[in-house]
Amino acid sequence: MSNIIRMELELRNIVSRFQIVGEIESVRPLGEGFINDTFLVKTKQEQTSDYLLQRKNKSIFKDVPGMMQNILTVTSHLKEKIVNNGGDPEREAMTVVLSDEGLPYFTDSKNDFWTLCLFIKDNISYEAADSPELAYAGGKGIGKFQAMLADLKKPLTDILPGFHNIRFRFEQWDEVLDKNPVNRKKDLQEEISWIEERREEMLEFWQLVEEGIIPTRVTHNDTKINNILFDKDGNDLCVIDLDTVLNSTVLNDYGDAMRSYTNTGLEDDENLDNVSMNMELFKAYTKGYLQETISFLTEKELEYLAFSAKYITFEQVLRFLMDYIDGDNYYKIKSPQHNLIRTHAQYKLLRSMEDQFEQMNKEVMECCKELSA
Ligand code: GN1
Ligand code: MG
Repeated sequence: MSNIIRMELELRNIVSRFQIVGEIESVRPLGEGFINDTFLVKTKQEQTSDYLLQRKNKSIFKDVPGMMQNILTVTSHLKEKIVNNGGDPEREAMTVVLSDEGLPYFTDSKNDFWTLCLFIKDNISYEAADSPELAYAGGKGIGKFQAMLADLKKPLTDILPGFHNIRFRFEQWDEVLDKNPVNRKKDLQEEISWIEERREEMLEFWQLVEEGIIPTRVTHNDTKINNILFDKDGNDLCVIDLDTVLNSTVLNDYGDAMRSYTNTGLEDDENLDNVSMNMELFKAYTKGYLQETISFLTEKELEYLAFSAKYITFEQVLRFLMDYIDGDNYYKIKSPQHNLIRTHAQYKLLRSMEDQFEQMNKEVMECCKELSA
């Protein structure tokens, strides 16, 4: 039996441990996530849904039951809102499928955690925002997501302590640099200075979050464009990949989206000339986002909105470089230099944001004025 057939049989076995409707036709790898392994489960019958199967990365997610409980808390809150608004709760929010034992995951003999959710049909997903219209729809999508969750008071379990917390990231950074386990530090003096030069500025921002001057709410924490589905008309449909829903500042969601949507190149572009921040896309996303969120965001949040784009892009430069120095233990890589290539591309994006920062702030203020007129 070939390995591929054996693997598909194993996967079918796992799927059959969940409460699915219909018979399995095929289970095939899907997408290019850096963290989990994802498979599309097709069912034979026309009228039954297909499913998404995931093996969660257990070295990153140490508390998969906690994570899945967070996802259930968030999706049931969203579904209630969607139903009240006359929407379709199975298309506009993720639906977790329970295992035979009634749990939101299944654990196999290797102690791997598997999860299953409904596949949302007729959606379109993008790896890059190629038009202002799409950026605008993406902004509305995350804005609505945050708005619907603004009154969710039940605290979520902190399954990734310090996730977008730059103080924590600097602690990890200092440790990795100290250990220098694969002796890569010697060739990276310039890259390391990019991080050190911005240490104070980034910590100052995070202190506002620590002191509650910038509030903590329900946040997605991975708002790049491929984590939102659009419909055929280009409208936002559903926010997906809820692994990292946490209580944090909503600025991180906006900032991470800016990192992803406004980049004229790839996250790991080898040609740095391709990489820059596109102001038109920045404006369009900001407009969509603020239309949905201006009613509850505080003055302080608005003041730091543009800054959050720099903050998250900086964090990503740090995380890619740190993983490279650490010997590539966190992100999946496609070549030995991949994390360094990512570092350079994200740094180029950060520089472009820094160059345009004044204008970014102006656009946010303009947008606020228009919306409150
Ligand atoms: C990871 O696996 P993926 O692509 O959803 C990472 C994000 C990073 C992103 C970089 C849990 O997300 O924080 O921003 O890669 N997720 C985790 O593209 O670390
Ligand atoms: Mg993710």
